Amino acid sequence: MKTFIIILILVVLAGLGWYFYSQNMNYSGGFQNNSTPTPTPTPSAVNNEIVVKITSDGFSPSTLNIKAGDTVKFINDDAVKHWPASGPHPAHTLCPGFDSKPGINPGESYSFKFAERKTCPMHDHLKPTLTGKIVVE
Ligand SMILES: [Cu+2]
Repeated sequence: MKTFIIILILVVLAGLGWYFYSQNMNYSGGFQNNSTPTPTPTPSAVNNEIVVKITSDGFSPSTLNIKAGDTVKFINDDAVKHWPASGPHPAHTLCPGFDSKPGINPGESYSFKFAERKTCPMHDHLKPTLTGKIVVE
C-alpha cells in the first residue's frame, strides 16, 4: 500500500510538471506570434555599426547581412555626391526611412538603423545602376 501511494505521488508530480512545461511553451509561442512583424529586441544583443563605403564603383560591400537593430553607416568615398536609399526607385518605400535625402556629399556619411527584419534592396538614387542589398535578420 505504501509503495502504491509513492507511485501515485510520482505520477501526480510528473503530470504537474508536464502541465507547467506545456503552459510555458504555449506562452512563448503566443508571445512570438504577437510580436510579429515588429522585431523582437534581444536585451543581451549588442547593436553593431556596419560601414559601407560608396565609390564610383558602387557600394562596398554591396550585399550585407546584419541583425535587427544594427546601424549601417554609409560613407561617401567618392568625389561626387551619392544618395543611398531603399528600393524601389524612385519611391523608396520598401524600407521606410532608409533614404539619405538629399544625398551624401563627398567625405560625408549617413547612418540608418535597421530595426525591422526584412531584406532591403538599395541603390544610389542619383545613379540607380549602383545597387546592393541589406538582409536584416
Ligand atoms: Cu531612388
